[in-house]
Amino acid sequence: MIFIAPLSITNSFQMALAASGSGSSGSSSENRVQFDLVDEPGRWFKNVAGDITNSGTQSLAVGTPGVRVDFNIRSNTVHTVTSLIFPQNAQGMPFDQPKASKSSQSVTLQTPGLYVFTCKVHPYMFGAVIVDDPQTQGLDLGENISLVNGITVPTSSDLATRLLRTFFIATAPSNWQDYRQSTWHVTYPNVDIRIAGGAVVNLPTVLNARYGNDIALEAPFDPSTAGVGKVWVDTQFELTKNKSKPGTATKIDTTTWDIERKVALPSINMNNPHNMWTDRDQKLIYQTQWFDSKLTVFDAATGKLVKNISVGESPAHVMTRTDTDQVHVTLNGEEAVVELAPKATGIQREIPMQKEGEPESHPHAHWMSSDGQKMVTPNAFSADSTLYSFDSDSIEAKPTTGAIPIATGMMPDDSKYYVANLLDSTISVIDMDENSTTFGQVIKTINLIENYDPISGAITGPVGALPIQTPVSPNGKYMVTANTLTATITIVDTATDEVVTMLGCDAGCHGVQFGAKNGGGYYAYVASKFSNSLLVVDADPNNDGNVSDAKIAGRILLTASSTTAKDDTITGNAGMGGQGVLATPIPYNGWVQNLPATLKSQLTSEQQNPIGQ
Ligand SMILES: [Cu+2]
Repeated sequence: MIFIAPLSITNSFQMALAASGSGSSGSSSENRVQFDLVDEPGRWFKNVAGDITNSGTQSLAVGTPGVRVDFNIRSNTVHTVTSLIFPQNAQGMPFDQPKASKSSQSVTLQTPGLYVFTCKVHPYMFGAVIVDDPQTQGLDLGENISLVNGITVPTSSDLATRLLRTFFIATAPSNWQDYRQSTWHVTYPNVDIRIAGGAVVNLPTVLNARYGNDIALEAPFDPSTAGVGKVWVDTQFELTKNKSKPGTATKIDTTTWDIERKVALPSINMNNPHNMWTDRDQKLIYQTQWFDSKLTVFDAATGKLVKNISVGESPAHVMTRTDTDQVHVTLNGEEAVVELAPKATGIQREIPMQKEGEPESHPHAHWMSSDGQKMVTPNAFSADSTLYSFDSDSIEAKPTTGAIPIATGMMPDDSKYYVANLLDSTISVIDMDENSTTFGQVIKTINLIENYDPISGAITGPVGALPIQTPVSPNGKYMVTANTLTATITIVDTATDEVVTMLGCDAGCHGVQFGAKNGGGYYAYVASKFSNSLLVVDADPNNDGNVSDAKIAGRILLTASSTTAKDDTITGNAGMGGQGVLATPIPYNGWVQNLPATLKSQLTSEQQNPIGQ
């Protein structure tokens, strides 16, 4: 589809944009762009020239062929500058770094068209540069764009405009879904763009025609059946008064669905809290600071700081071993998992996730086996997965999976595990049966975009583009996956490893964890980065193992109420940035059996032994 709109931009205005995109240190005639890489929500690639289109994004720059783009890291942790999208066959592309670092980067862009840079550690950090040929009408997006994983599509395609829309939502907090409002407005730069076939179209006209605008938001509602215990959500982008870094952990009481507490921890300037787990007694919350180097421990009941431990660069996810209660934290900015003593009383060792001489792994969201003997990691940089055995203290398999593996899920009987490959929109199924001839091998690849036509945008069945967290239900019947590009939740039947159904999600759909439902069964809690609501998914309402009747059972507003306990005053991005989720008591096989008796007694006998052992 091509939309022709009246020109609203002239070549002289384009030149003005190009000049305003130049760095503060450069003269107005210098063809130069400067991005600071920071940990401020939305503005992760911050154009030092500011919001050049007056649309809310500070992550867009415009230059002309030969533009020099500088990237300066101004953050507490390491990053990469990686070309996610670039004009097909563009000179010097793709641009990447094999290892994350704090050092500045610079690239010169010659070929006109659209370039989007990301960080492979934090793959929703986006900075875009349009290299515009001043001789043509409209800002040049180019004929075709290539993605770093090899996909090439016309700039007029649905995939191209969907990615553009995601860029403008992700990078402008004013474009996030605020469920205190009844409608959701997205502001795009009011510019004309030149796309495939030389067509010149108005950007907001195209995006509004394809995806709508001022979309009605469903009012939050409580599930009719209570949960068991508490749900914690990392509202990673919420801002508070007494610290410079973003993020709170939000605690929900699932018996009332009230927001019970917000933990900001201003005393340690807690920075981008990303993912959580708890100890056997469910008394401590282990909290990673993903844009930093710390694992924080706080008291689950009071929110009080227990300790703040330096573990390494960009700690992403944390889980415990069921047999020892040791704590394992992935170092997404490095190549190892840190092992800590029970209750995180101290670091015991670093476990490399690759062998000597192999490419650096940079693991993100690992999973631990129910027997405590295995750990699996998705290795964001080496496009594979490590299957590590504590028993043999060795890497037993390292199958290639896909582009930017980001999260894992595992069967409760440790028979197989799943790896979500973010950029490929696939899930690799890996055999864990030690008696099998295919142990440690990919036995199936689930294509989550099989029912999606990237050119026309036609969707003919369940679709999940850019999948992230993907846990398996505690009873092993199904897997729930959060997909960030399509804002959908896909559900896979683990007996067939086929996608059975799809539910709608929010912008930046990201985190999933299971919690027990009162009286039997489970809820999957789904958090979204660019929204302030948490979805409560009942994937199997009648608990018969068939998920074709999956439904959204509730939508919880994540903003503080007058009764919410707080350790700081909320000042912005209220309830936004939903990422890691943790439901306590932990319902997963292996962990659930170790719960204190008072918590176990709140569960049905089936929930206490989810696979009947
Ligand atoms: Cu990063």
